[in-house]
Amino acid sequence: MRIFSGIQPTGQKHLGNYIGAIVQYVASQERGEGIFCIVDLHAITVPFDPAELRERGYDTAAILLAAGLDPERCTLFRQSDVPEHTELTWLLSSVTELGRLQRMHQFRDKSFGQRELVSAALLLYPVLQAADVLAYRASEVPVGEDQREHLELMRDAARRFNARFGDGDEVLVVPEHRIPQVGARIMDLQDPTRKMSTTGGSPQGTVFVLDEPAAIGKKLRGAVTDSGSEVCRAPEKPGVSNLIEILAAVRGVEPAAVEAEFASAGYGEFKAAVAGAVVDYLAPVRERYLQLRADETALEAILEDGARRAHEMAHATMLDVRKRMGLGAPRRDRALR
Ligand code: AQP
Repeated sequence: MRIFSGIQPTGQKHLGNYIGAIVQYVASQERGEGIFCIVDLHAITVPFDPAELRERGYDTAAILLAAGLDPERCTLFRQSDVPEHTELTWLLSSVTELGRLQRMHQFRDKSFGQRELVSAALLLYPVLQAADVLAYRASEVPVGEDQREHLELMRDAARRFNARFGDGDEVLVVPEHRIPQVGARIMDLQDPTRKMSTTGGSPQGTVFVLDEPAAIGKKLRGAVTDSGSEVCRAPEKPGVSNLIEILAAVRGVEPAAVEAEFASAGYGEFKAAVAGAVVDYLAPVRERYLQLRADETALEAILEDGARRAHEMAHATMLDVRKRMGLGAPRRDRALR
């Protein structure tokens, strides 16, 4: 089984990215053929600095490797190194409804926040995301809850393509969304009604994987809690519910087990326990990151090797896609570029 997921090249991966996505990537290496992509083409849909973009790609690769991705067991690569992603985006745009792209939550939120240019690339972001996955005929996509809308568009693009061009075959695999049971939506510590986010979050409410241990402890001990004093999940207790979810994810237990353990504890004691657990959880990742990040040549070699393997897989899909759509010369399998 092929498992695909993409992650933005920002050096600042937060606890939501880590629990909601990265931990799942690492676990999926046990279940199937993992293909993980640093999506630099997605990053250019909003303002960016070219020199920074390359550096942040290395940061992200080092975080993923530090978390436990093993280049011997999975394919880790940079999106812009595999040209099939952009080609398939264009082809899929022919079976994607414009109005639906304009209504996507992420497009509306991000275009609203743009002061200068709302690029056409921002509108096409979900089509590129669909191409990322469909190019590999992956059957599973481990991502957080916030990606549900994009996953549905991707599934519909595959279904429409197959209905229009498949002649009864599943040319493009309709993938399944895999959301973690615990930690699918980690919330901002200062505003627990909003998801923890790289661009939209509060500095004190966002725990970064590479934060110093002291900073992590401070942010968690300073997390907003709710009225009342009981450590339990409830709709009117988003702050405490979020901390329960975080501790459960970090310890790999059910949230109910956390509630039982802290049934007679106060908020202060509970927050100190969450802070300690998250510090211990992220400290070894940070240490490994610092070692890996120091060797850019080695990181580049891993990404290049991953791109070569990814290119082979995507190329095979594209031969079939082009043929089905009547594109290119007939009966000529283009050699790998
Ligand atoms: N708060 C979250 N809880 C659980 N999972 C989350 N993800 C993002 N936020 C949370 C998941 O992280 C994966 C990688 O995300 P990304 O780095 O590619 O960026 P993103 O999805 O745009 O989310 P960010 O990092 O927080 O950025 P912005 O500022 O755009 O909101 C994805 O699988 C996502 O589901």
